[in-house]
Amino acid sequence: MLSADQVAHYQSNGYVKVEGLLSPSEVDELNGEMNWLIDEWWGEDSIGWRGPWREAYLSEDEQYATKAVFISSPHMYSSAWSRIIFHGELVSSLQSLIGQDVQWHHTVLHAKPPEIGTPFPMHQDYPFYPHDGPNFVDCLIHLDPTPPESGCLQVVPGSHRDGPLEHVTGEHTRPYLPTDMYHPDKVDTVSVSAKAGDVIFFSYYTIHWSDVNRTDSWRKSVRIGYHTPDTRPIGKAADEPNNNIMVGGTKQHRQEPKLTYR
Ligand SMILES: O=C(O)CCC(=O)C(=O)O
Repeated sequence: MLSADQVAHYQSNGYVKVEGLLSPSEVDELNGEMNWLIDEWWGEDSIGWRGPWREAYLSEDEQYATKAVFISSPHMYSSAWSRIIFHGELVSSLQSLIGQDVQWHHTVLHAKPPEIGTPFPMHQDYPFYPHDGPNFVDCLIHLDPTPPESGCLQVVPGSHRDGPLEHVTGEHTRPYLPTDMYHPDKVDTVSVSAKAGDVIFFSYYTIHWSDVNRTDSWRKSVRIGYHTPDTRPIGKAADEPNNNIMVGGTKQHRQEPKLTYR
């Protein structure tokens, strides 16, 4: 459970960092299974998120030289990553922020390899998975020490209050905020460095970005998204099943049709 101060911080700034939410032994197990998953299944790196935003964030010689490993749904390969979805402290923290009934939405690894681990441009997470309300929280689980020079999360405090913003979209990129208005040189951001085991909770409306990892160590963070069961994906009819996992409380019948086989 979060303290009243932590909840107030989230409500007014759109994010809150909880230190040591995962114990060292939990981090060891999750880190071990993530490293195994990277070696066993995802040996190759990519440059990361492509798009014209790279010209505004990286020097010419670095623009296509960055490295990244992204893995969706690690719970499909690792039981430790299945169990974390239901982690008691994680779920009760979410309940402090959005109420008793909580539904899991997704899990994804963002790993920045040493030296020039990829940056992320300023964006909100909303356009990646638009839903019809504000009660959607992303949790960034830190598996490695994450000082500013490793490309930690940077947020624009209070930006969640403006709701969804228009992003640059298209075949050539994933959604990012236009670099002529939203760029670290133009907008003040707060650097949220973290230790392994810390979790940053942030609204999917909060503007954030992260810089290049310039250290000689990996920086692995895993984002797990959760929302209230009455928060529906945009474009899905209310009577269409939204087959995600309840991790806290219950889903009311009026929120979805029955899925049970007869
Ligand atoms: O892992 C990072 O540095 C950035 C994460 C991010 O932008 C996101 O989870 O949407």
